[in-house]
Order: sequence, then structure tokens, then C-alpha cells
Amino acid sequence: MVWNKEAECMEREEKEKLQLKLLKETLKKAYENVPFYKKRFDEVGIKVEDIQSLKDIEKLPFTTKTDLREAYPFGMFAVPEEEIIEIHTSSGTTGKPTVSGYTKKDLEIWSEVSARAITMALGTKNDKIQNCYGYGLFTGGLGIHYGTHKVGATIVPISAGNTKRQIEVMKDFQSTILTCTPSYALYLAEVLEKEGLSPEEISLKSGIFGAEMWTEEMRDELEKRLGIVALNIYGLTEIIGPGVAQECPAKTGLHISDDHFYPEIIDIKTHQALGEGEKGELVLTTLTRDGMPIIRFRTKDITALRKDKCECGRTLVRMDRITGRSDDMLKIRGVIVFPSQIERALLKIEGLSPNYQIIVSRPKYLDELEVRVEASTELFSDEMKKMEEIENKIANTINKEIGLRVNVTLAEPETLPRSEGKAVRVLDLRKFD
Ligand code: DLL
Repeated sequence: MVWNKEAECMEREEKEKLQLKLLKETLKKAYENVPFYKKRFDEVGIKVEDIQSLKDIEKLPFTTKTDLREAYPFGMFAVPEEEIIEIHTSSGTTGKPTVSGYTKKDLEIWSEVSARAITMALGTKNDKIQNCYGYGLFTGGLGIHYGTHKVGATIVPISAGNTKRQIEVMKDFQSTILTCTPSYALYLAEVLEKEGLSPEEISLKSGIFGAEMWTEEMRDELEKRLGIVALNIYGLTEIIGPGVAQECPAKTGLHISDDHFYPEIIDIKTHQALGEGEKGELVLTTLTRDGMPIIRFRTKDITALRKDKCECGRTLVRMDRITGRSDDMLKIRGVIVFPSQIERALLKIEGLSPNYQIIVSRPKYLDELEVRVEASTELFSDEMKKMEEIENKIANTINKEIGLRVNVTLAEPETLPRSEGKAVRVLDLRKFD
């Protein structure tokens, strides 16, 4: 099943013509209405008229997360504020989040690409979608919600958390599609088993899992334990939210809705464009957004593109599963965390040395975050109770900064490894490639 055959199965030549036309319109819109883009283009001496082919996009400067943060909150909007009817932000909890503003038309586009994703994952109007992505500023909940309405399926807008209730609802309402992060899906599978329920006793047929990195092994596990087809969904707030790309049951990569988002892959060191099948950083340009057009956004996500036609009949460009990041951003339980945020929290506490290590693991199904930090000799004490107090204080300070629970271990002075070059602060023990 294809949601929008005309768009999703369009011949490449025709698609490229359409992309060029939309790109030119987007550039004009951005240049004329967003001072940031006017300044950027003027600085490098590029004019909108200089872009006469899709390849010419490489002449344009990149947009980064830092640029968006500096424009916080509404500096990237290309329309008067009264035309923006919805706002979302990235899932990081502190610092300046990146803001995304949507006009009525942008929400229609989001519904459209999300409807495509749901259809790719076997959704029809006869399905019940249990949507456990968080509702709120995070794009996950509402993105899936809008797509479900567009498909005409039934949305069960349960949001994240309260796992017992999730299971009850799944059983009583006979939900057929589950949407959440893959780690939460695995946790749900575990609770189902604990409750003595087998996959045959629930009605799930597919899962739309994303918002964080996961693997083929994780897919096998989820498919087996939940009795479903587990498919990958990709998206990011800056571009629109979930639905930028989605896997179909052929599982040969995620179909990017490239009539709305133009993908490129660049070499992370040279920033030069890479060819089909070559692994590098994904760069995305919005082709149809009015509220906040984004040009050459460096996602920092590592993948490769494939242009051949998929066995499902779609001609949309496909991207491989994300296998890493080109920066130090971590996603822990769905929340964006930069090591610098943890460092900032640590430095607020007197008596800590700036030597620390961040350890991320997934002992069972959910991510765990541990911070080991060296105390100064004065602070370090043999007294267990006192140490625990300090550890709690540190954990609370970090919690305030990043919004996640963290285990803190105080280390004796001069015991954490020193590095001779760039410090290795993060040990990510989760395996993604
Ligand atoms: O995570 C949007 C989303 C919601 C996607 C629900 C899928 C499902 P942000 O919070 O802005 O938006 O985070 C975007 O998450 O740059 C990737 O690093 C990561 N990410 C998203 N989907 C995947 C995926 C949402 N399928 C950032 N595989 C992106 C790996 C993913 N990483």
C-alpha cells in the first residue's frame, strides 16, 4: 500500500525537476524573509539566481543547530508570527532548545508525510494506533497523531509512561500498531511477558520505532517478542519531526519524502558531497515549508543514500539506518544530551575536579547514565554517609540541567584516566553499528 502514489512513485527525472523548482522557491522565501539567510548568502556572495541545478545546492552555506539556537526563539521564522499556529522544540531539556514553527500549510505537510510513514508500516483506516511517543513540545506524539488522522485510522493518544496501563489499553482496545522508541517497545515486551501475555494474545501487527538509534538485532528481538513487523522511522524537530523518512516492509532503507525534504550526504571532514552509497553526514533542506524553511541543515546523523527503486514500487530516495553521529550529542531515553551540559552542572559544585567520565549503557532495555567524577582531596571522605550526600547533590544538579535521572559515583582524587590528547569523556557502551 502506498499513501500517495503520484508523489511516492514519481520517476526520478520528474522528481528532480520538481525538486529544483521547489528549491528555488524555498531559497527566495528564505532570502527575502529570514534575515539570517540574507546575511549568510550575502556573506558568501551567493544569489538565489545562482542556483540553476540541484547540484548547485552545494554552493550554499550550511545551517547548524548552533545557528538555530542563536536565533532562539523565533528568529528563523519566515512568516509573521500570527501565521504560525503551532510550535515544537527539540527534546533537549535545557540550554536553548531549537524551535520549530508551523503554519497551517506546514501542518498539512507534516500530516501528509506522517500518513505516508504510517501507510508504509501497514497502517490503514482500519487500524488502531497506540501512540506512546510523548505529546507536548516533543514532535513525536503529535507528528504521529496528525498522520493517523490523515490516514483515517484510530489514534490512541496514550503518550509515554505508565507501562501497566499501556498493556491494559493494548489488550482491551486491541491496538494494531505500536509507536514509540525501540527501547520503550522492548520494555513493553518485557512487561507483557511478566504479565503472562504471549504475542498471540495481543493484536499488534507492526511497530513504528525511532527517535533514537537502534540495530538489526534489536529489530529481531522486537519482532519475535511482540509478534510484529518492526519498522524504522526517522525525523528531527528542525526539519519537521517524525516522518522525514520511514522504512517499508522490504526493510531496505528508509524512504525519504524527498518531494518535501532534499537530502545530501557530505564528508564529515571535508564537507564535500559524497556519492550514492557512500557513508557520511546527512544534510537536509526543506522544499515546501513556509513557516521555517531550513537550508542545508547539518543533521550530524551518519548514513548513506540509495536511489534505486524499492521492491515496494516507491522511488523515494532511501537512507540507511543511522549508525552514529558526527558530534558528541547523545540521546538518552529519547532526550538529547550534550556532555557539555553535564560538565556545566559539575562545575557548579565546589570541590569537584574537572575530571569526569560519562558512561551510557543499556543493561536491559532502558538507557542508564552514570557520571564518575573526581572529588578534591578535601571533599573526598571516608565517611560513606557524607559521600552519598555529595553524590546525591551532584545527581540533583545534573538532573536540573538535563532533566534525566543519573547515577553519580565520586572517585578518589587522581584515579580517573587522563588523556594525552582530546579527553575521552564519554563511554557509550550501547552498540549501534
Ligand atoms: O526524535 C523526532 C522523532 C520522533 C523521530 C519520533 C522519530 C520518531 P528530535 O528530538 O529533534 O526529533 O531528535 C532528532 O534524533 O537527529 C537523530 O539523531 C535521532 N533520531 C531520530 N530518529 C532516529 C532513528 C525526533 N530512526 C534526532 N534512528 C536525529 C536513529 C534517530 N536516530
